[in-house]
Amino acid sequence: MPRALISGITGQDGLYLAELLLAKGYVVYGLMRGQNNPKRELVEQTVPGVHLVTGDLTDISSILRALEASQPDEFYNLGAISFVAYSWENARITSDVTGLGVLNALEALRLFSPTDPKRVRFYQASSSEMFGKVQTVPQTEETLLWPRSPYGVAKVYGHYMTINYRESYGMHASSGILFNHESPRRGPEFVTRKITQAVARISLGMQDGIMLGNLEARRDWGFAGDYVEAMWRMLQMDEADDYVISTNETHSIREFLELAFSEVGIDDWSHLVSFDPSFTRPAEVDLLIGDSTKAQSRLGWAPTVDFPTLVSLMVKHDVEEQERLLVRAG
Ligand code: NDP
Ligand code: GDR
Repeated sequence: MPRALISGITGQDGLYLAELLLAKGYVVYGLMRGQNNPKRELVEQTVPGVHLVTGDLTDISSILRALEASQPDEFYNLGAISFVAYSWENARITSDVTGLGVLNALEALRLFSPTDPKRVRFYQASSSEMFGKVQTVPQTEETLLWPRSPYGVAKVYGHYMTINYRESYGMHASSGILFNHESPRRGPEFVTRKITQAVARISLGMQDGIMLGNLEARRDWGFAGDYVEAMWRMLQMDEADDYVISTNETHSIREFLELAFSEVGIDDWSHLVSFDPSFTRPAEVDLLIGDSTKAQSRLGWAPTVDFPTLVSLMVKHDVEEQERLLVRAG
C-alpha cells in the first residue's frame, strides 16, 4: 500500500486530502503540532484512519522523526500560517513557518533519504498570493511573481526553494500554485466562510449584520475537494513540475455576497453589510484569475464545482449547522 505524510492535517486541505488518499488505499500519517492541539478531535472524527504524529515545521528534527515514523512515498507539505491579514502583524512567525518551514521539510527529506533523492515525492502548497500585484491577466506558471503580503513573500521563498531542490538534488518536488479554494471546512476568518456563516445566522435571526473590508477584490474561487485531487495527480507524474490550479473565472466579494444572500431568499442586503476599515489590508491583491490549461492538459484535472454551486453548498451547510446550534441552545 502506498504511504503518505501530510503536514497541515488539521486544516481544510489536510482533511480533504486525507479522505482522498484513504479512499485510494493509502496509509496516511498526519503531522500535527502542539501537545494538546484543539483540532485533534476533529481530525480523529473526520478521518479516523489517519495516524497522527506530533511535529512542527519550524523544528526540523520533528519533521525527520515524522518521516521515520511514516516511511512515506509521498510528503504533502500543506502546513503554513495561511491567513494573509495575520501575516502583516506577525511577519516573522509567518516567514519562519510558511517560508523557512519549507526549507526544513526539504532538508529533512534529504537527511531521511541521502542516497535516493526521488525516494519520497514532495508536494509544496504554493499560492496565487505569489502573483499579488498581477503582471499578466490571467496568471500562468510563467507569470512574474509580485507578492503583496509577508505571507505572499514567504510562499515565494518556499516555491523557489522547492524548484531549487528539484534542480539541485534531482528531488521529485512539485509545486501547486493553487488559487483560492473553499468549502464548508474553510476557516471562519476567510471571507467566504465569514460571509456564509453570517448569512446563515442572519437568515435565522441570530445576527443583525456583517462587517467587511474591501468588497471589490476579485478572486478565482474553486472547491477544495477538487483541488486536493490535483495535488495527488501532480505526484503521480513521472517528472515533477509546477502547475497553476484554478477555475479560470473571477468574481468579486460583492458577487459572493449577492449569491449567498439570495440562497436564503434575501434580495436586498445592502443594509446588512457595513464597511469596517480594520478588515482592509496595507496592500491589497485586487484581481486574481488563473489559467490552469497546463494542469488540465497534462494532469487531466478539471474543476467540477462552479462558483454558484460553491456558494450554495457553503450557505446550505452553514444554515444546517446554525440550526443545530439553535436547537442545542434550546
Ligand atoms: P489552513 O489554514 O486551513 O491549515 C493550515 C495548516 O497548517 C493547519 O493544519 C495548521 O495547524 C498547520 N500549521 C500551522 N503552523 C504550523 C507549524 N508551525 N507546523 C506545522 N503545521 C502548522 O490552510 P488550508 O488547508 O486552506 O491550506 C493548506 C495549504 O495550502 C497552506 O499552506 C496554504 O497556505 C496553502 N494554500 C491555500 C489556499 C486556499 O485557498 N485554501 C490557496 C493556496 C495555497 P494548526 O491547526 O495546528 O494551526
Ligand atoms: P486571501 O483570502 O487573502 O485571498 O487568501 P481571504 O478570504 O482572507 O480574503 C479574500 C479577499 O477578501 C477581502 N475581504 C476580506 N477578507 C477577510 N478575511 N475578512 C473580511 O472581512 C474581508 N473583507 C474583504 C480581502 O481583502 C481579500 O481581498 C486565501 C488564503 O487561503 C491563503 O492562504 C491562500 O494562499 C490564498 O487564499 C490563495
